[in-house]
Amino acid sequence: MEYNHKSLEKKWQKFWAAHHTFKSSDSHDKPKYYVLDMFPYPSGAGLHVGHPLGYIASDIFSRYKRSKGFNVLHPMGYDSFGLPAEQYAIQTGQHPAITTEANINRYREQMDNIGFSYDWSREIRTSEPEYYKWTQWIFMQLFNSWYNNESDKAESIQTLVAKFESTGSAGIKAVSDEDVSTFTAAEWLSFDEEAQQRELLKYRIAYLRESTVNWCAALGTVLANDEVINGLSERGGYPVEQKKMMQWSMRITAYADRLLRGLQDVDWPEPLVEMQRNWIGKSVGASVKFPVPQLNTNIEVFTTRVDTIFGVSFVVLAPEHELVSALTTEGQLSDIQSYIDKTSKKSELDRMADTKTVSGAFTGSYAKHPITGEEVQIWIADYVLASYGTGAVMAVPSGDQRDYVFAKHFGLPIVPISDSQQIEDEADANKNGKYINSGFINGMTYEEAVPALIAKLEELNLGKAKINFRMRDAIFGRQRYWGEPVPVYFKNGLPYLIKEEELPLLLPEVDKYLPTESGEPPLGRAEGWKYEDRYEYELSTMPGWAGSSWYWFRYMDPKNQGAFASPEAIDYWKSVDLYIGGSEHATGHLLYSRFWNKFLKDLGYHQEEEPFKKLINQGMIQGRSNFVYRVLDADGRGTNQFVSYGLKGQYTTNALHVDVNIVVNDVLHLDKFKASRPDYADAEFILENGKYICGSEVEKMSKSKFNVVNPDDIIDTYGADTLRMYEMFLGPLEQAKPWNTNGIEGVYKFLRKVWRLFHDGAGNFAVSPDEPTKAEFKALHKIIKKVEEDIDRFSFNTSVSAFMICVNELTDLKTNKRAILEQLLVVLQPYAPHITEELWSLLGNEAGTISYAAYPTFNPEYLVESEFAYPVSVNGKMKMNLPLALDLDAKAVEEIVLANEDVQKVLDGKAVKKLIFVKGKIINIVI
Ligand code: ANZ
Repeated sequence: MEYNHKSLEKKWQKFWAAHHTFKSSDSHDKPKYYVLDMFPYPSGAGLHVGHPLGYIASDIFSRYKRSKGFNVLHPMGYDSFGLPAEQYAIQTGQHPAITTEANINRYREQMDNIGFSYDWSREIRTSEPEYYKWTQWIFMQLFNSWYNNESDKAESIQTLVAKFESTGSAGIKAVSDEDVSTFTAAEWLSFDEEAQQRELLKYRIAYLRESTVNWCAALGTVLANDEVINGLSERGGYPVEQKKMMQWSMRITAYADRLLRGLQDVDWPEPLVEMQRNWIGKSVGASVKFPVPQLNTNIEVFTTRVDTIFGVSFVVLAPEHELVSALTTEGQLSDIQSYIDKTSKKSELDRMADTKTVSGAFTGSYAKHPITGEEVQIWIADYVLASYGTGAVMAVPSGDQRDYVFAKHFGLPIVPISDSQQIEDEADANKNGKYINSGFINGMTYEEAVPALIAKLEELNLGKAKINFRMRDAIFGRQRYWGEPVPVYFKNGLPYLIKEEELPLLLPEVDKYLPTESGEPPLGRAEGWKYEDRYEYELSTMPGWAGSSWYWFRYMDPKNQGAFASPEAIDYWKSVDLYIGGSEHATGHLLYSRFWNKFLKDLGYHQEEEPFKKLINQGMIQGRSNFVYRVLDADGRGTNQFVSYGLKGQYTTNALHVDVNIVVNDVLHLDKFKASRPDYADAEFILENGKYICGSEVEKMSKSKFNVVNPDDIIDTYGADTLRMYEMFLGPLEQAKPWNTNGIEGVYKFLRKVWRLFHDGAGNFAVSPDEPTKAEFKALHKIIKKVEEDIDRFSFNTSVSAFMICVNELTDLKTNKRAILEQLLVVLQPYAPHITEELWSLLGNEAGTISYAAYPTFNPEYLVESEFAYPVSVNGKMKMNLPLALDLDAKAVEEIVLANEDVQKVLDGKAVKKLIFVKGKIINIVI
């Protein structure tokens, strides 16, 4: 029988499904291992060959861990709320649930074709009520909690209420809004219910606040910064404006320091860790107040260079700063107003990106330098961001390049930080030198100056040490339909949670998936949708990241009705041991899920500070596009002639993408090309050597470039085992690499060779019970060792080539010994699960599956060489190599060496004084 991937792969996929082969055990007698893939958003386009790369790697790892005796949790599900299904719903009126279901079915079919060993009994879908019930439940916990800086964790809001009741607001160390009130216990108790709720909202981890958002009217929603490009929406290219709105937010900033610290305990790619560090953006510095006597207030700035304070020559506020209108004098009003108008059109991202334009306006007012008391001008400029630090800076042209350029442009004074400083061009402070003639820090080093200045500012009550984070609280809401409803209703404008037993709050039906005529989100269309028939529900839905911020817990116990997962399940599975996914989630998903993980830990639901111990980013598989070259006529118009790649230099041509699926090894299938488009039907070809050779280029894999390869097509031709091994063979998992089918035949050939080891020349299954030879054992144990080492360091591509070498060796040795072949199958099983199952059953393991067969134990003895080619020297000069058994003793060696003909020739009858022998190293004859 020949290797027939089609019938045997389907057979085993059915077997696994029918026998629930990969169901993780609920009994906890084995050690556990949790392998997680980033679950997909099921889009309409289905999977292309780039998508399964990480899934194949994690599947190999899972199968390997099973064979190593672990109880493996390897689940899959769908992040199934989101914009594309909703956009489609808007265009077609089709309910997003229907589109989503169809897409999921397609994904599932494609994944099944690849032979993944998922425990499908644990599948989850974030858009299913039984799942989002718990997303809503977690939201409720976040609403019901505050962050206590004293215990450095989230606590129930009741502990805060208890403090207010006993001691008022005094001594509370909380992460909160800026504008919290001060009150005594008696005052708190005298507040009415509404006043109390209003105050508590300033502390809740899920809270409402007014924030400036990127509002896209055409899409009817708020967009994240990275969804806005040059003032237009990434999706659709619609205008985006800055608008103030009441928004649900998450106090992720409370966790900034823990999110930073936790990065030391995870095994993640360094670039990813660095991106998170930058995103969190911890800056150690000081807050300094510049008094403005006429308004009886201060301008507070944040600086990381308090040592430059004697170089401050003006102060700059963000145009949105709350003091701007009060500070603007009559004479400067129009300047300031027109500047504010101009910058309000720019997004924060644009403002940060633009380092060239120098612009700003003078308010007409002055502040006092906190130490020297000198007057400094107060300006506004959009290089100062409202959302960072305090939204104001002390400008030091002699220390900061931006301030320098600004001062030069507007003719503002440039004051040296110290007399020793030469300011010519791109100025810099004499950071590690001494401050000479610089106020009272005269003669100090940087290390001495900073604490001295902070002490001075504290004494003046005009400043203190401050740590600032770049990270902002996360907006938690979208004005869209296809998302989790927020389990909140409003009474007198204040938010209240619905009751826990009322969960899930189901997504109501609407007539259209568009905002209402009065601009409310689509949920505003739901008829009669009121809490207790009276109160308005929250009309925005949760953002895309809600459902994915805790999903790994649900897989531990997916059917639980009474909890997001049972304490027993959490206690056993703990956290994810290996997480594989794309680097595009570096700062979104991976920060939010770490945040929710820490929060749930604070509430006592589990013990793990970090959810994902080890993380790998699989590299992108790029497309390999093919081109045909249309010959142009004298007027530059396209003809119906197409010239082959090697001859195109002789013509004027226009390169056109051609569907890679009608090209094999860069040779175009002419008939398929003609049939592909009506205007190609009468195409003529200028061939080279009878073939049309296409050009090629590596680009992003995308429909528009006609370079999308569907895994189903590859599987149809070569089988899933070939696809799996080939994807791994393409190169190191983490690297980006182009998809190129030119080498796929080699992998397919390899699997046929494996098949042939088990079959005789006539194609009959034939293995021998004989004892293997040393050489056969050696080939086997080399691969046992190599694959184990490779998988342990996630080097999957190197295993594939090692398998090829091994099978070539065994073919050369004409191996058909059961003792060798059986173990080879177990080692190969994670990579090529179908063919190995089939051969395993042919070996007589009829009832079972190879999936749990124990990984063979490596025996180093088989790799120990029994012979060694000794270099033989005469008087220290190397003369020849002599292969000798390694277990010979010195006396036996001497006899053999001296009796050797070649040795005798060299000695030429001379008497041997001594023979030096070092086992496994050298033989030296002294004459
Ligand atoms: C005076 C100074 C002198 C500064 C000097 C720097 C160099 P990081 O490290 O990013 O935290 N800054 C503060 N708030 C700002 C805002 N809202 N928008 C724009 N810039 C702001 O940088 C902190 C520094 O960035 C602060 O230290 C402040 O300028 C500026 F030689 O203060 B510095």
